[in-house]
Amino acid sequence: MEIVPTEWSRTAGSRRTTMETITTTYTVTGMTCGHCVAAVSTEVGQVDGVTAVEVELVPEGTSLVRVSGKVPADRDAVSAAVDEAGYVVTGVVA
Ligand SMILES: [Cu+2]
Repeated sequence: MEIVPTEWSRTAGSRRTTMETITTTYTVTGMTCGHCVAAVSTEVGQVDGVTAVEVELVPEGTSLVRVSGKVPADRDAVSAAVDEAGYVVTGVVA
């Protein structure tokens, strides 16, 4: 797994998983429990174009947040949503 700072990777890291869904995996720090997962899922789920949010929780470490939609979600909007929930996007997985 390679982690790339978000500001360097506007196009890297998004992958088309089906004909209709594009998933981008973000690395997020600060999440510790199911409440964190719920908060992030709720906030990111409200970003324009996002159809699914899947969180792989790594308590006290770097969690993975997979954001899916028919088009790639705006990365600044996803980062802002994660920030709103109280956590920090550190990069995307390329
Ligand atoms: Cu929590």
